[in-house]
Amino acid sequence: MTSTSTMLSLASAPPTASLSVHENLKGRLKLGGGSLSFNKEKANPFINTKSFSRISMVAAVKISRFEGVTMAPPDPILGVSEAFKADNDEKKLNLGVGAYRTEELQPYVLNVVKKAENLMVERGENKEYLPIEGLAAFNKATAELLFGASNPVIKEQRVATVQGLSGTGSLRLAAAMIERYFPGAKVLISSPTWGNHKNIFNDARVPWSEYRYYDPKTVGLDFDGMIADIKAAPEGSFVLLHGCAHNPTGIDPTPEQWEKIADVIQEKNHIPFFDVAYQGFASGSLDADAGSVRLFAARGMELLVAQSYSKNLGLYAERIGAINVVCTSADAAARVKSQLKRLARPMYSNPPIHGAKIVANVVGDPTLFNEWKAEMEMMAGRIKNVRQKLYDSLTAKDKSGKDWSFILKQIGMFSFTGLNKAQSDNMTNKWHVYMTKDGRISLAGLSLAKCEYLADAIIDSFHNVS
Ligand code: PLA
Repeated sequence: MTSTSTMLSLASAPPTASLSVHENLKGRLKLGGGSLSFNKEKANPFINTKSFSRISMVAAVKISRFEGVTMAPPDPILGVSEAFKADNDEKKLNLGVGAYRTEELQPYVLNVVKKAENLMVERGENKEYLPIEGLAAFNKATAELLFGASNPVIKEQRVATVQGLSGTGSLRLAAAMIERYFPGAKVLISSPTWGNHKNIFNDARVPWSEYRYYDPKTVGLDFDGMIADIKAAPEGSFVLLHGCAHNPTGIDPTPEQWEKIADVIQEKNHIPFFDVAYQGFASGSLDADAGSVRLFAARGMELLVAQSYSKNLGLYAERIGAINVVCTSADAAARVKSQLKRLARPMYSNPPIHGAKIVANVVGDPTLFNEWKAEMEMMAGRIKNVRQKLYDSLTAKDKSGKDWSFILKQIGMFSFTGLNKAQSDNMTNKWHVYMTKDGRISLAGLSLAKCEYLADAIIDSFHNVS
């Protein structure tokens, strides 16, 4: 009997606790890992005794209806933060989750966010429900930020934009749409990719397979492998692409390579599906980081784009983002939007207002918008400085002659160090450096002051652990 079927049999028992135990005692009762066998007449001590009801009550309290539920493993990324919190060593560093920290390693609330929030208080804004598709001013602002306000896809009203629960929720909504309207269609994802992509498509019951992306030999892009795998996929597949700052590798295609990727996607009638979680955060420029998406849109292709404001506006916990579906006609976009709303309604009804108002206020106000761009450049600049200092420290300290320059070629908030699982474990267990087990470190969680310490930890782990 599997855990699931045990759970189902327990769940289908009558609601009275004592009765449910009694009923289950007729057969085999599975308790966590093992199972117990009862013979109703002979072996069962609970039955045919005078104190039956009292004992069965006691047993009922002890045996949970959730006995068949096993302990889930910690999340490979967010679980790192939990482990970090539990460590009391003062040298500890959290380079796990991609969350921006100041040079003092403190969380950062952008000044423009504070100003936008003050505006909201001054205006005495209410907390009424938003429509299912979200705040109209946000949806307009977010699509314009992504494609550029004068882009034909906007002018011709060919984009269905729905506010989502940040990047993750927007990806999940798109996955639900794929499952409903493209049954059996496959999503191609890069190898490696952000770990949650696989969870999202698994949970939405959308089949996926991987295309080659990272080449450990060159510590760069396996461009030929990527093209070959996209070509080999069944016609009409969805191809998930990281718009900029590929997570976890920090390796992006060049503009010429993006053109070739678009060629093969068009050739195969695939549908590009962009995940844009770092617009403005990779290069410091909102426009440059949207270049890949705009290149595909300019070809007249239909595409999906999930957006997130967690990193570029530091709105991690506000859960604000969007799903955009570019269609060939305004009519198709209107129909797609109506179906996205239909999918959202039973899942979470309508999205939260606070982050949407912040984004709408910042993007919609020229002064705040310019201040935001300056703050984003500052954040992206700090990450670049830390990247350079880490490289300098590694090069100065490591006498083995190893070439660490790949670190400088990567962009965005992460560095893919090439450390394997055992080496990453050593980073945590010996050096109190918390990171994901795929060797990824978040440079946004690093300060200039800690670069030398980190370099020592990496050199030790790299050379002394196999
Ligand atoms: N897409 C990619 C490629 C991401 O890296 C992340 C966040 C998201 C989407 C979703 O972010 P959102 O839901 O907050 O908008 N990745 C983080 C955090 C920064 C995480 O794992 O949730 C990371 O550490 O990889």
